[in-house]
Amino acid sequence: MSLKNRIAPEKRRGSLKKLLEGRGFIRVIEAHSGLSAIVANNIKEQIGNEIFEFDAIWESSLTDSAAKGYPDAEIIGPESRYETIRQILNCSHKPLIVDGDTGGEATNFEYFIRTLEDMGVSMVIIEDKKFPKRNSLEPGSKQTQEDPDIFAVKIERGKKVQLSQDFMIVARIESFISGLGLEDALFRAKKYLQAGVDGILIHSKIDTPVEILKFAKEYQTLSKELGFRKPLICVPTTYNTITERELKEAGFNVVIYANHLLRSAHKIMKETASNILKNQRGFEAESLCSPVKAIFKDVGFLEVKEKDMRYVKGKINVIIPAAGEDPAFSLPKSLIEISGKPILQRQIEALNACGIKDITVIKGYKKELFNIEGVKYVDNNEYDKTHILHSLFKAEEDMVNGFIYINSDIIFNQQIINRLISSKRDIVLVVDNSYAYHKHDIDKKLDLVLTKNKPSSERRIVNLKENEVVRIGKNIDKDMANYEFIGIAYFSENGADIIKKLFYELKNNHRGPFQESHSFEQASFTDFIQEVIDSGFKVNILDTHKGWLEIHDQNDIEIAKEVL
Ligand code: SPV
Ligand code: MG
Repeated sequence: MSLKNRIAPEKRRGSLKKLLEGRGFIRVIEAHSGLSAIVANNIKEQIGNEIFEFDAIWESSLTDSAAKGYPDAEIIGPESRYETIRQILNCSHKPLIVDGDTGGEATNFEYFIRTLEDMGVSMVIIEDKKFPKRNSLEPGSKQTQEDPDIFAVKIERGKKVQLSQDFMIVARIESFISGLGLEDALFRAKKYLQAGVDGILIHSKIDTPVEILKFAKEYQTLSKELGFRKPLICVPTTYNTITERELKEAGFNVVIYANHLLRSAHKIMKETASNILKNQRGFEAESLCSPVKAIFKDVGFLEVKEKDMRYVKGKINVIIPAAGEDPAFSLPKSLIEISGKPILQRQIEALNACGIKDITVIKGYKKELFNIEGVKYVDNNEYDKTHILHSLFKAEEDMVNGFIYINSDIIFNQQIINRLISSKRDIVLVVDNSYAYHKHDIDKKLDLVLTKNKPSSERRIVNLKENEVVRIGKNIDKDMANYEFIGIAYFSENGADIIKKLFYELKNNHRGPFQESHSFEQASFTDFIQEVIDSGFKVNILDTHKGWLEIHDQNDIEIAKEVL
């Protein structure tokens, strides 16, 4: 079952009739399981500017039986067929055409129709052979056609029990398979159409399309004679050089590729198994297989993983990008010791004290030196080409529940984190305005913040007043700015979704300078926040007064030692 391709049964059921009426020609591919239905449903191919896909799915008796290891001879009962049909319906949103074999005895057929209709199947095709039929493709196999009158009654009874207007019953004519030829086929077609059938499938097992083309020509005349025309269907398994365009020109409305997914899977399965035997290991067979992740992706396992993480109440991750190199130090900043303890260790302890255990550190420069326990490490191997924003997104999967961003060079009071966690806003930056009192002594470039309202005069460690960021960056005039961003930010689940979408939009489309940086690759965290604001999202502040220290140079280490 897939949660991706969902559609209500009544909506799906009617979609085939609409397609046929709207487009006049549709292509259909076989599926025999949930996984093959996912492939049939989702596959797309772009040729020039046009995108091609299958319009509907065929639930084939040949491939349903073969997938279960049975011959195609009406041995598998309806309950087993329903199970496959259910799998296909559960994994797709496209219309489904069911191969009804002979339809069984008329009473059985009536119950079959009602069940298929309720399930959301759009069409059933039954062949005019005697129960139990044999597959039509094997030369020399016994092919006994049903008395056309008995078959016509079966159609009439089927049409009477169906409840909806959009369900279709199609008659498949086997006169070319049984050797009775064109005349018999046309005689039967007329009878079945008069009995109320919704379309005709003309079958053939020879390797040229001559039989079905002859029938198609005569079908036009027959339709004129009857005064109505119902869709014409073919299954070009043996006469496979004819193109869709040629079939359409000949008057066909539906082409069914009836067994290709099962046959291709069978071929590769055998090759893979022999390959493992030949090499006595799995390595060489890998290229014949889909990666496990591709299967996980198609069947929705990755969504299960994401939801498992998302719906853990109260769980919040911290992400610390620590991949960059600072020329002022010979170590990654996280690992610089203050009074015998690395900054990262101090950060972990403060976070643990707030009950936060899920901490992700992104490492890059001298990554082999990171051996502090209690955190998850993620690598940014392009740390010398990209900047902090790209490091942050290496930990994207830890953002799902919302997260706290912390710079790797800051020591903080746990009160800041506690207030941040209880924030009700989507995006919150922790800011401080004490820089204003000694701004003319500061020689480094600060991440300055301009807010909608002026800072509060209250001097508390944390002060969450309604105030929004208008601008952020290093180039804001020190005399204009209201605050300094301290390098800690909070993103709710919604906030994380906002920035994820924006990040990928920019990654795919942005070229040239980005805010205060030369390029998007070089973007800093504050460049990105400015872009968030420019894109119309609200960024709030948590106003803190002291309670934190940023380690910029040797002098800061000395100050930190004193404070601590
Ligand atoms: C099937 O796919 O099961 C069919 C088509 O009935 S054929 O195998 O050609 O008879
Ligand atoms: Mg069949």
